[in-house]
Amino acid sequence: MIAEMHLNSAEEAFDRVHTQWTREDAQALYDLPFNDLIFRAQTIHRRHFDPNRVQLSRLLSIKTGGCPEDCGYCSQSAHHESGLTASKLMEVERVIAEAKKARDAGATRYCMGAAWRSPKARDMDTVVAMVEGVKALGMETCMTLGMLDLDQAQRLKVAGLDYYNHNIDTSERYYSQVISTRTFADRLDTLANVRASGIKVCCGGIVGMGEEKADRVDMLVTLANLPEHPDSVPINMLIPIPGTPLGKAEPIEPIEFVRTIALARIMMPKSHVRLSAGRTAMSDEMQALCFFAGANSIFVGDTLLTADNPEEDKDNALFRRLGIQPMKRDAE
Ligand code: SAM
Ligand code: DTB
Ligand code: SF4
Repeated sequence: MIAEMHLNSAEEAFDRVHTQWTREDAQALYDLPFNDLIFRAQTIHRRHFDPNRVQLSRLLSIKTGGCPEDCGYCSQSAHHESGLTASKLMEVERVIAEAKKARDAGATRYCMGAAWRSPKARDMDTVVAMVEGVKALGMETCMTLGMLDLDQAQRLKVAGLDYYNHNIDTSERYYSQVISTRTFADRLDTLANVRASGIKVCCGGIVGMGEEKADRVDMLVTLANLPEHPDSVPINMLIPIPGTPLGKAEPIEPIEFVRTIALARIMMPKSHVRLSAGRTAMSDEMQALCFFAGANSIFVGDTLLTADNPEEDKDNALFRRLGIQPMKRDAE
């Protein structure tokens, strides 16, 4: 009865893009019979997007490993023994050459990630040059460099940075179980600096870290209640990395994962919901369900930052079978 009441109010919100989601409304949607949930998500998806187009982003780790943060899922934290070799910040020319290859293979957005708590003053000139160089190729630029203050965000904006990725990762409640070297509030501060600078926000999280269903719902409520919905919402399925605290986490049940995607689509109707890390462990059918539930962006290329991603041929074959086309830059 209560769930029904909440659902009715969620129903009223059906057509509105808004940032006042209650946990009850969100939870009631998440708990719908699967077919009802997916039907709603697909209906909303079709109002805002071509259902047969998926945006392609490409990642590059511009500075790998040796990170001072202790994120329990991450191969790049200096706190864990993942066996990864740390490397220095890449040279600008190499980054631009890699971006060109990605553009020629169909990616429209280039996302450069660094294993930093935050960029050091001495690194800013280099990352600015990377943004300028990749932008000049006609690609959208994205960076994920850890925490930013307002000055740093403004510098990146002037350089031409289109998106900044900074995930809240999980619910506020569960956050401290996963990361101890920074707080949920620190994440929100950086997101506010990014937004204030005029860079578009890419923000999502990880599922399958041993969290409860309520944590997945609460994470999406936080995202959907930011002052503006993030333009991109990456939903990562944990890639368990041996040697990290979450290396032996129990995999998430696939239907729960699809429900999370569907809820993200319903709550943030105009955002690009990205089916991010973890696709190598998903069947084609599970990915197809995720697209049906409203996911409309993926990472392409056989490596994410340090972990594997499906080979290009495999993704191309899946797209052909599903009749999905890459999204054009202009259509975004
Ligand atoms: N150091 C920056 C930061 O943490 O903001 C940027 C890089 S970090 C690797 C980017 C995001 O990748 C994390 O916030 C997390 O959501 C995701 N991620 C990292 N390791 C992952 C894993 N093993 N499985 C799934 N997602 C992961
Ligand atoms: C995001 O949400 N997922 C990407 C991107 N943003 C930077 C990163 C996934 C990383 C997966 C683990 C790895 O490659 O090390
Ligand atoms: Fe560092 Fe980012 Fe990995 Fe956390 S997720 S350890 S901040 S690279």
